[in-house]
Amino acid sequence: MESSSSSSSSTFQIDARLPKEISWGTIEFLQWEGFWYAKPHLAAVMAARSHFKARDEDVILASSMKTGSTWLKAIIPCIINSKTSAAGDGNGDNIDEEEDYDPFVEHHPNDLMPALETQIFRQDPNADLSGMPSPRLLRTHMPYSILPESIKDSACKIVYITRDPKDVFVSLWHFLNTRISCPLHEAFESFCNGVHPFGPFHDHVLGYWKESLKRPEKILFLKYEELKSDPTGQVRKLASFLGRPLVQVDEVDKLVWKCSFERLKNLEINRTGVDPHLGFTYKSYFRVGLVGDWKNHLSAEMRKHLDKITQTKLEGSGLEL
Ligand code: PAP
Repeated sequence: MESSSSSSSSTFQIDARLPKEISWGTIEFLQWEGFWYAKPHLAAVMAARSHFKARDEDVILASSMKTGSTWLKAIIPCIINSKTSAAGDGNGDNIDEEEDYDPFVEHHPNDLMPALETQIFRQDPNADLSGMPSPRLLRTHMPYSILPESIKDSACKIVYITRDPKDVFVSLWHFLNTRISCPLHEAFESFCNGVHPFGPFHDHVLGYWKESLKRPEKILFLKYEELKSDPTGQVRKLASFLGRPLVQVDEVDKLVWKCSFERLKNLEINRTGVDPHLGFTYKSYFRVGLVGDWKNHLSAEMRKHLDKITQTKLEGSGLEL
C-alpha cells in the first residue's frame, strides 16, 4: 500500500483499505506501517510525523503504553529544572527562585510533557510548536520507525522506558477498563496478537532497543523494574544522559521522593482530576505501581504463553524483559 495519508492537507485521509480490528471491547484499531492504532489517534500520528520539527535541545520521552512513563513525566522536568544540576540553569521562567521546582500540587505529570499524538497533533493537525521555549519536553507512544525524521536526525535526546510485558498487559487492561469493559482473556488474546494501542508491544520495544545500541548517546533505554529497584542510581544516570548531572545527594533523594508513586498518587489533583485530552481520570495513571502485579491476574498458562512470545521475539537481541 503506497500511500495512506495526504500530508499536504491539514486533515489526514485515512486509507479505507488499512487492516481493521475491533478489539478490547469496542475499540476500532487500524494497522499502519506495522503497528496498531486506535482510530482517533492515527490521523494525529500521521500529522505529528509530517509536521513536527525537532530541535537539538528537545527531550522526547518515548514508550509503549503503561510502562511507567508517568513516573518519567515527573522525573525529567525535575531534572531539567533542577537548580543544582551541574549543567542546569533552573531554566523554567515560572519557577520561584526561592522554592524547589515542584509543579505536582497543581499539575498531573501529563501536563509537564505534552503528548505529540494524543494531545498536540490530535487537537490541531497543523500545530505550530515554534513558540514553545527550549528545552521542549515532549512525549510520544509512536514506534521508532514512525518517528518524525527530525527527531531521528537532530541531536535531541530520546528517553525510552519499558517493562515486563505481563505487567504492561495487566496495567493496560485495568486502565482501559476504567472507560470500556473487556473480559481479561479477550484483552489478553488481543495483546498477545499485538492488537492494542501502539502495538505490537515487542516490536515497539525492539525498535528503540536496537537504535539505543547503535546510538547510546541519542537514546537512553530504561526499564521500570530497574527504576523501582534503584531509583537514585537510575535518576543519576538519566540526569547525566540529559547533560544535567545531579551532584548533590540530598537533591537526588528529594527528587525521587517528589516523584514517588506514594506522593503523586495521594495529591488532591491526582485523586480527583481528569485528563482533558483523553478523558481518563488522573487516578487511573497511579494504580498500584508494583513490579509483578501480573501474578494477581494471570493464570500459569497465560504467563507461560506471554513469556514464550517475549522469549521468541527478543531472541538474539540481547534484551531481556
Ligand atoms: P501511560 O502509557 O498511560 O502514560 P504509564 O505512566 O506509562 O501510562 O504507566 C502507568 C503505570 O505506571 C501504572 O502501573 P500499574 O497499573 O501497574 O500500577 C502506574 O501505577 C505506574 N506509575 C505511575 N507513576 C508512577 C510512579 N511515580 N512510580 C511508580 N510507578 C508509577
